[in-house]
Amino acid sequence: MLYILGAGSLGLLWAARLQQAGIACRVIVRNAQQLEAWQQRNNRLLFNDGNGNHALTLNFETPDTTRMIRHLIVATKAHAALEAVRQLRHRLRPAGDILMLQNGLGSQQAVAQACRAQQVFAASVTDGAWQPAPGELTWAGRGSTVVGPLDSGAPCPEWFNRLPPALFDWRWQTPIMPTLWRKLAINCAINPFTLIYNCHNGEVPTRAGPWLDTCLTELQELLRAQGVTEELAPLVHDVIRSTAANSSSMRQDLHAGRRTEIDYILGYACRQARQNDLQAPALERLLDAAKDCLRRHQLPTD
Ligand code: NAD
Ligand code: KPL
Repeated sequence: MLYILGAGSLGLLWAARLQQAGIACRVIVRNAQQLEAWQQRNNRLLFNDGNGNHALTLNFETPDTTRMIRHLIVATKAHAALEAVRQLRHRLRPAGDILMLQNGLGSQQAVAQACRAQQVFAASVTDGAWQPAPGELTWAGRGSTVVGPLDSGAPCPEWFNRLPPALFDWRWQTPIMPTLWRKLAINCAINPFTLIYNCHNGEVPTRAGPWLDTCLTELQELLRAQGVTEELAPLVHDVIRSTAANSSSMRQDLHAGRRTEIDYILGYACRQARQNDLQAPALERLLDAAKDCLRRHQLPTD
């Protein structure tokens, strides 16, 4: 049995695909109120996978259920992950595994520190999923999932090999940190600019101008300090081109009045630059501008 913590867009995307693959899973919602809302919809999810709609019945439960958990997939936002896992600690089997799906960095390490008896894995996910209405989920962009152990040589959990490739385009990568850092750098170079200029991804180079180039140089230095030598600028411009019409996840959060993951993306990068004695004034200025924007919208800056 796989347990998914968090019934948001990505958690439901995993639950829907596992259900379609015939792999048993249960979704852990935040509280009794959320559970009741699902029960009132007969636990039905209308899943649009891009080819059509599928009515699925999922299994939900609250964190205080007593069943023990061997395999946990954490699908909350980065800032909610540690607290969400902590409330399940008494249910986690020693030597079980925890898969973290969060964007950015920091939440994965926090959970690994809190759950030393379990193996923690982290994934970089490029799927795009959103919820048009309660009880509905749209798989808007088919992406891929790169997964690996956070800070050990742990082998790939056996259950991963049961994921059908048609539904899960995943690959094992060890070490995983370079992949997570690359994704973090791409998000640092795009998402905060879309926030402060309130623009789509494709407009970032024209709106930011040389500020983007300086940020890319500083991010490249930061990547180098992590042992990642790949050229960042072409990678970022490729992503900007291929997602030109997208509203970044950070801008979507802003427009929906939700807390963003800024502290786990650009905040994390700036803290790491300081710890490595790297000068990153353009990134620091970007972080300040992003926080100003969030304050103006009365949203948390962490
Ligand atoms: P979301 O806000 O839609 O879902 C998060 C869910 O976690 C919410 O339903 C919330 O109620 C739940 N939650 C929070 N605290 C909880 C707790 N204590 N117990 C149980 N549930 C709790 O967010 P999302 O879009 O699904 O994103 C989740 C993570 O995946 C983020 O880090 C995001 O950056 C990353 N991600 C999302 C996508 C995507 O397409 N949505 C793609 C790639 C990566
Ligand atoms: O990952 C993304 C996000 O919005 O968080 C990018 C790559 C910027 C695509 O929108």
